[in-house]
Amino acid sequence: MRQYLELVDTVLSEGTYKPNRTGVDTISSFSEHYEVDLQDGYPLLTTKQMDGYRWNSMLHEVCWYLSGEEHIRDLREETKIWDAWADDEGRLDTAYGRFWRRFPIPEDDAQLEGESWPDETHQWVTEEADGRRTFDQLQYVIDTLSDSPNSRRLVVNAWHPANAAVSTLPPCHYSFVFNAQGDRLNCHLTQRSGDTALGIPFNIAAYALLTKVIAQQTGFKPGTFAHTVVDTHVYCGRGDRGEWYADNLETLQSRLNDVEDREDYLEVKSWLESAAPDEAEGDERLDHVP
Ligand code: UFP
Repeated sequence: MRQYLELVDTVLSEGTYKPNRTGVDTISSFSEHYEVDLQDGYPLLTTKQMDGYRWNSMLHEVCWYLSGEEHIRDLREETKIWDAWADDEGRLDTAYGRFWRRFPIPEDDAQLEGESWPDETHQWVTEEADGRRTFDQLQYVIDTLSDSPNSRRLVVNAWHPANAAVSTLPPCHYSFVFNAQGDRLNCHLTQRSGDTALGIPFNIAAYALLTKVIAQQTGFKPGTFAHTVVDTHVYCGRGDRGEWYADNLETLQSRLNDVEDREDYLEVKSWLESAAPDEAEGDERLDHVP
């Protein structure tokens, strides 16, 4: 996929060296954006990341989001990608699906007079077993696409500020908007942080699938998937390797800027392989990033 390769290129050739909380340093670029026309085919990257197990993980992850479950007791039977973030009971700090399908509505005594809130008789409100009320953002989008396809309010938001401030992994892909143009249904995803090598290929595949599913449900053709990633990064290694990248970033960038064809790429790649110290072992976090 040309757009993905250009994204990697931009991050590596224009990004800055940026250590971060993980201890594995990054080269990072601000606010990258690309678009894929889903009519041109399904954007599944042909890298080793999307082989059978990972493809299945992505399918199960999307189904899990759609289920609205706040735990991974069923999901972990199918894939381990969320295990590192859950406790033994399968409970999570933050679950996308719960916010997509069951976003908390303030309790009666927290609602201000003059503010509008739907009550439990409303079509998108669920009264949970313990009496709390929640809102189904995804059903709202699906129903509104049928009734008012020109709506510009088709937002699904997984970001709860108070939860995000204390969560071990607040949502990365935190908000998406559907937008119909004629018979095409487009989707724009905003992601606050994107690991270009491991996370983003998953995120592209998942949201392309979601857009196709919602389009099919609502009688549209899948349109464009547009993706904005605020901190777009490539992990370059910890310790010696991270520091080596920092010291050689300018050389690396100037060599990448001179790349014109595949031959040039291979030359830069073999220079990198011979010059950079080996990757430190034991970076378990990277294996678990969904
Ligand atoms: N990450 C992704 N996509 C995801 C996901 C995580 O790229 O869907 F859940 C990466 C981004 C970042 C790390 O490298 O995981 C999360 O770290 P932080 O919270 O510090 O941004």
